Amino acid sequence: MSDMGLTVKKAEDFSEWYTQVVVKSRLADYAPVKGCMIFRELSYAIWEKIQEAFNEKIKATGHKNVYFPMFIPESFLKKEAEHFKGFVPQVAWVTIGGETPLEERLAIRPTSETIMYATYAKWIRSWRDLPIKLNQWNSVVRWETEATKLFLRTREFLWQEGHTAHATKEEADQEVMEILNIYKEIIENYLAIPVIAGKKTENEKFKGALYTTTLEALMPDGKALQMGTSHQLGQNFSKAFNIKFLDKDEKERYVWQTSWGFSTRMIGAMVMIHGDDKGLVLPPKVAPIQAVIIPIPYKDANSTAILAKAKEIYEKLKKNGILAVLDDRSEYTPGWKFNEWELKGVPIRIEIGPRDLKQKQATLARRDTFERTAIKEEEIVNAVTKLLEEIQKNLFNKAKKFLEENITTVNTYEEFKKTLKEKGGFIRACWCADSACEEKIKEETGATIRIMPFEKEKTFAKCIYCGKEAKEVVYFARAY
Ligand code: 87F
Repeated sequence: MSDMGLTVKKAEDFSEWYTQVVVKSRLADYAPVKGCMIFRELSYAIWEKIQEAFNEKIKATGHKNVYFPMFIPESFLKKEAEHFKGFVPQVAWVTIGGETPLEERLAIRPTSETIMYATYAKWIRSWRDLPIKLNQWNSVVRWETEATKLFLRTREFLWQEGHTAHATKEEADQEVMEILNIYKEIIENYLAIPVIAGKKTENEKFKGALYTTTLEALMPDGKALQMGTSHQLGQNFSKAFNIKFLDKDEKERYVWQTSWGFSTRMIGAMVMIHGDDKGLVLPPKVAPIQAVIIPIPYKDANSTAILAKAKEIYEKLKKNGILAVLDDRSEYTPGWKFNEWELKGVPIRIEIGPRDLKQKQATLARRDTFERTAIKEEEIVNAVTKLLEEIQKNLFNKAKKFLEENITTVNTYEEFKKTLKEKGGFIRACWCADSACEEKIKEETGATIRIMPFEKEKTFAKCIYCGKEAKEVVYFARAY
């Protein structure tokens, strides 16, 4: 066996399986710099698909893309010291330029609130300047000290961060939800990952925010992963950065702000959720290659005719907007190619052998179920189009079923601990809304409250920790 195939099964050693899938499929690789990764062609193409979909949706709702510098003067970070407190150990600094020590250290952005809002203060004068709705695609740096995990924990990663300013709280509230809904659409309809949505608790929210909303997905090992977050910043930053506007009534007011982001972590989630023992399984809507055509020549006989037919089908698919590739490499056997494209997660394989040629058909093999069907030549474009949709749906439904089966409602702390240990997943439980209980639970079990549902659910028991009256039904989990 070459170094191509996976040597562990997903169900046996999940963590090792994950790393092997990512590296062997050539999605990504470790970089020669500690804690950093290389986004290879395949993962970058997936990221571009996500970018395309997201750009279209935010532009349709009046947002524009910009680019701010990656260096942030230390004094900017100090203006909003409160929200930054816990994060200081993760900030990387530039202290010298060439051979000249800098007068003021420069942070390499861990997030861009401060540099953008220092500029917003300059740009905003009157209500006519509002709203400002900007987004940027960039990388950020956070000096992680825990073990590197490709896509999930690296010192530099790619993301988008959106930053808006509004005249009223209501407008900012709406913005927060508009973006969260766009996130949900991308994550569920493109990445085929079902999520639960809600608010973060005071403990778990971004400290610079009035409130934080989030989308959380469930990984096969029972741990939750945050897929995107959208914050109502209130006037916290506008007061720190002095972002004021003259309102229609001639009164000066501080703007209301939001910030929101998702990162390349979501590619890691997609690998974990849909991948199998053969490798990656890509949802058709983010797959850079949706169908691969493999001619199967048989002892020279017909091989020219088969290749010609394969080409013809390839052209037809391409003309109809399907991302197809013709694998006519003669240095590899069909079997070898099957393995390679399965490892790379291509949704549909189209085989054309002597029998197919004779019967004027092709054989479609789907990556998600391995099912094979013969399709009449004139039906191929239709069949592939339909099958891509079906695979997209099937991946989502499978993940949705897993999510639903792994939300467990518990009444007591004993049940809570047992479920966490034996099953994992989201644990639905009643809570008194006191941070002290939340912290104790985290200390004792490692589980945190992932979301408080937007629509308050009816309590059905006392607080699982203190036994007092419960105020909220919340969803706990251990998280990445
Ligand atoms: C790490 C070091 C320094 C997260 C950090 O969620 C600062 C920070 O401010 C930091 N890690 N955060 C919070 C980021 C808030 C917000 N920014 C825009 C987002 C989404 C995108």
